[in-house]
Amino acid sequence: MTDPVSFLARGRIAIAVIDNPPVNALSHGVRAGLVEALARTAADPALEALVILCRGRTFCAGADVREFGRPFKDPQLGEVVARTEASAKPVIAALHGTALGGGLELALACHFRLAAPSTRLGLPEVKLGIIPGAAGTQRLPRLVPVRAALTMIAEGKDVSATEALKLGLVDAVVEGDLEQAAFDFAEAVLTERRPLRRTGELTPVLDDPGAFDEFTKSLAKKQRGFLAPLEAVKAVRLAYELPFPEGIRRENAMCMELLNGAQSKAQRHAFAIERDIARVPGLPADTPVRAIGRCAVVGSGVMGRGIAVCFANAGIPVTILAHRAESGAAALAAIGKIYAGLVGRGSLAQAEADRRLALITSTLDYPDLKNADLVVEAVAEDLSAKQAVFAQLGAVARAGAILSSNTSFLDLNALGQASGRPADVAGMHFFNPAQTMRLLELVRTPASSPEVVATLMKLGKLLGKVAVTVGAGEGFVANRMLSRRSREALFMLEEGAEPSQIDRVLTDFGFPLGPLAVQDLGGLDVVLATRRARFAQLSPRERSADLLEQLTAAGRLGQKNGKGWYRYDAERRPSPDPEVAQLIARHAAARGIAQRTLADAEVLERCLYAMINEGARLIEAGLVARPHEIDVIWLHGFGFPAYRGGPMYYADQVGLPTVHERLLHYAAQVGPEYFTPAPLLARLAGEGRGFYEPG
Ligand code: 3H9
Repeated sequence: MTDPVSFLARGRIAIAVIDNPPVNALSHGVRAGLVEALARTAADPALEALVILCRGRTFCAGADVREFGRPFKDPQLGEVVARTEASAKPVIAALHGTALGGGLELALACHFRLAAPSTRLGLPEVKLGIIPGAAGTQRLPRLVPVRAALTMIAEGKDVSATEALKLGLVDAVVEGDLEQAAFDFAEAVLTERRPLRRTGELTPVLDDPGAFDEFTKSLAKKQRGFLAPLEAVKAVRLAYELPFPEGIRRENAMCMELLNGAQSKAQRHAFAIERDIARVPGLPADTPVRAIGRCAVVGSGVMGRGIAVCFANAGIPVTILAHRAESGAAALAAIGKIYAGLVGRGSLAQAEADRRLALITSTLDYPDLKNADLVVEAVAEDLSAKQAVFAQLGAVARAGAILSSNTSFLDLNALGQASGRPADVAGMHFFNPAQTMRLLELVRTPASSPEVVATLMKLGKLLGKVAVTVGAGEGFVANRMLSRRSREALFMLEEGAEPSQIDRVLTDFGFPLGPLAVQDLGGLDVVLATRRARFAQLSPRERSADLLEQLTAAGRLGQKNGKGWYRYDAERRPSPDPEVAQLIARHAAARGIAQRTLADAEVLERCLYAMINEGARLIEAGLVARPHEIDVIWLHGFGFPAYRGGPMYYADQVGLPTVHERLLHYAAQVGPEYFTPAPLLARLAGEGRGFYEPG
């Protein structure tokens, strides 16, 4: 018997136990072990049924993604599931944890399925840029209604055990000891002589033929640019159109084509680096962490409220320190509205909303923060105001409390000094709205203790965030790179591009919104405030590119008052505004900038390569240890299309020699201060390497 699968016999029931930590992926050894377990069960007349279950925290979470990208060794998963279904003796899957991808496909091929109550079942392959390849798209529609199949396969959404039972995806949800329950179930199947139910032999019932067009339309919008979701719809349709053997052959071919394509490679890269960044270079895995039982937030504005909600959602009591009684009350009322919205939309039960709300209190007095294990400062972006807060925190917080700031660009070293305990200070840069955005930039200063960093990384996971550790430097990583893209957008507007051209080029590339539409969404006054805060660092041309000043002076604040870079109708649909075009043309004429038609390629290259070049500088300066952090930040903070893997991965795909050559071109055209290639990029390009193969 191969190692990851052991084979036991209890009376007439055989049990195959998969033990392949951490998530019981269907690696080669597991596949071989399952084939052997099936063969032994078939060969032994004393054995009449086979139960398949897993040790550890979960049933199989899918094919082993580490095997992707090279030929799969036999037996392949398709063969394993075919042999499972073909077994003449009943095969029962006992599910717990997350039965995902190939794991669910294995379960679908079993004749019966049981699940522990907390099990989640799904086919999330589209998130890796592929579709199920071991008959999932052909078996699932034979068990559940077409809409449920499309939601699970084309949208990659999982279902709970209870939902699975309702859908007919599992035969029973069982409490208590799963192995015993599976054994009892197998006994009952034999005693009652229940016929084997082979999913592949069922005739799928097309209960809602309109679902295909509907899903195709909505996915083309919601998942614009992604290939796999639309392929998934096509594959599910085949289940109703083709005989089962032909359907699985076609599905597998579609899966393999996607697996070998650029999108899936990029999405698998995104999956891997999201896990890699949890291991912070230089921070040993056994670094002690501090217990976080109570939190506090200083500041009751939009960010402070959102951060408090993040803590309450994770079950952590939190106190908001407000400046005035009215602002504290307003914050609690606004938080009440956030929860009421979730209850109204059906995404949260009223009782749970009440429980979370009860975890949030407000105060006006610093001494009330003395029991907090973590305090996050979220007052206005003003260094002296923040220093005053940190001085107060240094005076009242208990020894060992972590003192954090939500600043998006200010000097954390100065805040550490103000607190008098710099080792306890690190940044927690949440993105707006804090309760929904998954990215959390954790900013460590040279003085931050490793314990503080390790604690905040762990807390980030508990809050459901993708926490990325970066160093303290102007704008950290996210805003530093964003500012380079915004600069180029402004320069290109001066040179003759229209806002709609810049936004279109970047949405065609795959961003959900273009840079100027994003500014309209956040508010041009807010963007201007950030520009003002950075004004001292701007070059003369950047300072004179004062389009934001001019727009806000003309009363254009963005979506909130119906006009910004665009004009908005009552449904907030944007359209180009001739007034803006005239304002930009006048501005260019006044500054002697000749306007011209810019090619889309130039718009794209200047926006992206300016960011990528800055990314290279961030690596060189040690603000991030590797390109991974940068890519994760862009994927989760700014909607960089996952099928392009993140800016640094994308640069590697374009080829650094090409990026380097274009940077030199723009350095000559726009100015060396903006586009001189970063030494790291120049070196890697010269050596024919990429950011991910630095040698
Ligand atoms: C598929 O099945 C294709 C088939 O249809 C057809 C093929 C022909 N393989 O996320 P975590 C590792 S496609 C190998 O931090 P959590 C992960 O890298 C697959 N390793 O934990 C990490 O390793 P490390 C369809 C895997 O508790 C560790 O497990 N399935 C795999 O937050 C812990 O992961 C999926 O897409 C894998 N498949 O979440 C499921 N999955 O510690 C993808 C995880 O060294 N996985 N690892 O960094 C998940 O969604 C989550 O990992 C899961 C656990 C929910 C399972």
